[in-house]
Amino acid sequence: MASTRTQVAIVGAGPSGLLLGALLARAGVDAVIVEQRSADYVLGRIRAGVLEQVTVDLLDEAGVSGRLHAEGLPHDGVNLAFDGVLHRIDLKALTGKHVVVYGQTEVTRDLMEARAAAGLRTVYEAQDVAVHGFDGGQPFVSYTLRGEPHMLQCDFIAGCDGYHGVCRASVPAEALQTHEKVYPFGWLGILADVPPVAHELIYAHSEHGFALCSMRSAARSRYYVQCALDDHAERWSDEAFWAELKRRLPADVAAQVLTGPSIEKSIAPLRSFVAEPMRFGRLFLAGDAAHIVPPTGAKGLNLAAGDVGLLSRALAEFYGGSSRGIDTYSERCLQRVWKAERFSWWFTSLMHRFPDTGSFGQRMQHAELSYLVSSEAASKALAENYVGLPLAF
Ligand code: FAS
Ligand code: PHB
Repeated sequence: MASTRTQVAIVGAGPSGLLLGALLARAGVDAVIVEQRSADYVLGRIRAGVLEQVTVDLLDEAGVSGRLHAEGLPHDGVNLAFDGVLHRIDLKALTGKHVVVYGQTEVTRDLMEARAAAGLRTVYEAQDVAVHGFDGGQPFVSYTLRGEPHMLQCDFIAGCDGYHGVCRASVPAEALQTHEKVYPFGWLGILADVPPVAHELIYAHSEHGFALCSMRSAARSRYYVQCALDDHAERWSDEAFWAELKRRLPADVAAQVLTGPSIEKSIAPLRSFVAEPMRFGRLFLAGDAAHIVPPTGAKGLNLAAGDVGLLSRALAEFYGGSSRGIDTYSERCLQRVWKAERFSWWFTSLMHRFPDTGSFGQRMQHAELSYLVSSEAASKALAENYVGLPLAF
């Protein structure tokens, strides 16, 4: 068995693992990333699109934000549509902040390219990845690569392997408390090389269900419609998708939608999930490995960035002689995670049609939407959560 050593073994080369690796490198801490898929496969997953300032700041710190600043789209506002009318929430005026539209795929690509250029070690297509000894002082990660067994000895393991990963699953059940809510619908999303219908995002609440108009650039649109949990993307022709999207938008907006062939079409289930705590001895969980939010609030990727911002500092502090950071990591992450879970649950509950909503529930949603767009205090509360709550380092 080939045996190597590093200070931090990172499991997973999604945004969490790659950003953690980049921040640790900046802090002079050695880390190796072990990923089960190929780099192309990781890049092929179409996911998040909205970055909070906290995330942009961390990508600046990691030295990978050149293209983000050149190609990212700063958005000073976001729109809510209901009763056939568009209402703009002026994020900039209400909070002094904006968000940046820049796809997770591009964030991942920038991080991967920077890591390769710096000659930092990433093991792709690792099989049978397993984590060991994290409850003691000699943790290690085992995996096979092209049939050869490998052992990566380390001081710490960072579980950045997402909701279905091996790290959280390796924690004894009695040491973990999980909290979960599964929503009775999914999101059918498409990517199309057509100009977006508006220059800012539109979240639409309609009697036919939720829809979201987003984008990746001025020439590439990302649209979603709420769909049944047992639906399948291949059941939807492009024509059927465009017709359903338009049905859920105000008529004047629908008339502006430019349609074209989809280049990606997929359904994502919606869930709220948190695992507590986020540290087990020498194993730390970060990102989707520890928590999941429904994408309505655009928090998933941004929470992952916040986790690894705290974890990179905590590990650097440890090597500088203080355990304060690693000892408070879980508690500090969860303070921000739960506030984002609340916002994402609230916004999802407000914007979607639920099978058991009933007439009273629909009136409550409508009253909340009407209050939201007519009260500065209510709009400000939405805005400060949407642009992202501060991260206390
Ligand atoms: P990821 O899941 O991205 O990465 C984990 C990595 O670990 C993967 O590359 C995986 O291959 C690897 N891995 C797993 N098991 C392993 C093992 N045993 N050994 C080695 N490697 C292993 N967020 C938003 O903000 N907006 C959105 O619109 C949005 N849409 C989403 C749609 C879908 C279908 C999904 C699943 C998520 C979506 N999210 C969205 C959330 C998403 O962006 C996540 O928050 C983000 O990918 C989190 O990044 P990571 O924590 O790195 O987890
Ligand atoms: C996206 O562009 O993919 C996106 C934007 C905002 C969300 C969810 C997804 O809330």
